[in-house]
Amino acid sequence: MADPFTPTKADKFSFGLWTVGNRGADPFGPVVRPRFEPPYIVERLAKLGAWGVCLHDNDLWGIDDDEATRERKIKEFEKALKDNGMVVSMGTTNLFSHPVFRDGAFTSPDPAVRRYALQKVCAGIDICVGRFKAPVYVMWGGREGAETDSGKSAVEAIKRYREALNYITHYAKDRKYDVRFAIEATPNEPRGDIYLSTTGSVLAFIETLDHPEMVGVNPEVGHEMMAGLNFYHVVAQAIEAGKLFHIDLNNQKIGRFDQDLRFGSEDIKGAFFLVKLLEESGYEGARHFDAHAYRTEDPEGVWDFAAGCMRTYKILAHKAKLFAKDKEIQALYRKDLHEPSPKYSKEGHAKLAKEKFDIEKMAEKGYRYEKLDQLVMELLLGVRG
Ligand code: GCO
Ligand code: MN
Ligand code: MN
Repeated sequence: MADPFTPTKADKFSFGLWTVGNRGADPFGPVVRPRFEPPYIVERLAKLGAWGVCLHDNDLWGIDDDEATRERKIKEFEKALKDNGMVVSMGTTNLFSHPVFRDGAFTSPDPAVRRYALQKVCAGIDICVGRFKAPVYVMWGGREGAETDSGKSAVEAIKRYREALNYITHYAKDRKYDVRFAIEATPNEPRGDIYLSTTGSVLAFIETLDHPEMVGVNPEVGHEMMAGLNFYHVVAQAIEAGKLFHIDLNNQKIGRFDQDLRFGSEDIKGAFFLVKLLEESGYEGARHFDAHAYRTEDPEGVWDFAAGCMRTYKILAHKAKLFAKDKEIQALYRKDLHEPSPKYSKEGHAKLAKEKFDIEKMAEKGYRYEKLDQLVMELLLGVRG
């Protein structure tokens, strides 16, 4: 029998060029792995069963490449996509590496930097959406923040952020691009503090834009964990709001730097509830891994890492099916939460106001979540189901 955990295109797994392409540099040491060229990444990912690849503009072409060089790299990449049956599932702009962005891009105090950032984003959209047909374009504001609030106003920064998003959605509409935008929150790193620090803040911000319907979120496991949040709850709210346009799957040890670890490698239970949610919610977008291999790895270890992300996801999706079929688990699961609460009306309220509640009796009964959670643990640990 074929291994049921081998990825297929139908699983919609994708990786950024920068993820498997990560060369292991950290603040204390240089790169430890050679550069993988984008066509090679496409080929290796396809062999492993991935469906899509995503990229920053400068993962593919250099910030100062001349037009002929850029065009050659784009053509080689397009050929690799075609030869390997891979799609570009998301595009994004590098608004963080060049020193020009050291005090932000959209929120830089320097208006010329802000105009340059808009030019760079629109050029990236022209290639990633116009040519590669990426359905989603991500905005990650890694440099939109501060180390000290003595230098500038956080209120004005949000206004400039809004103007940038408005400009970009108007541009996409003008060009008739079939694309949705997804904003990715990070609480800190690389900045001391980053504006729009959590997905919840982003959801509120989106409603203030000119075209809120074109903008959603790209939550990342590690980023919300860095903020001490429950990622399952974060994604649940985004899904409920119809705003989960993309997702960055990875993992993180609590209280650490932005580790971007292999999916599921640290918090198995958190990863399980996340996969269960994605699989059961009807989310149809990419299952994108924004993670990278340990610095210990040589080039082959990178592919062990990539295969591991997808395999763990599929194993957890299988466990979610077992959860749904497990009679003992289902008997304890509170399906009554799915019953709507009353809608207000004058007459209805007149009745509700008189309803008798025996709150002592109602309060007597425990919820048996200890038993349920242990059953789930046993399911995850492989001794049940
Ligand atoms: C990180 C970030 C990035 C963004 C990417 C997309 O941890 O470095 O999450 O990987 O997701 O830049 O724009
Ligand atoms: Mn990310
Ligand atoms: Mn990260």
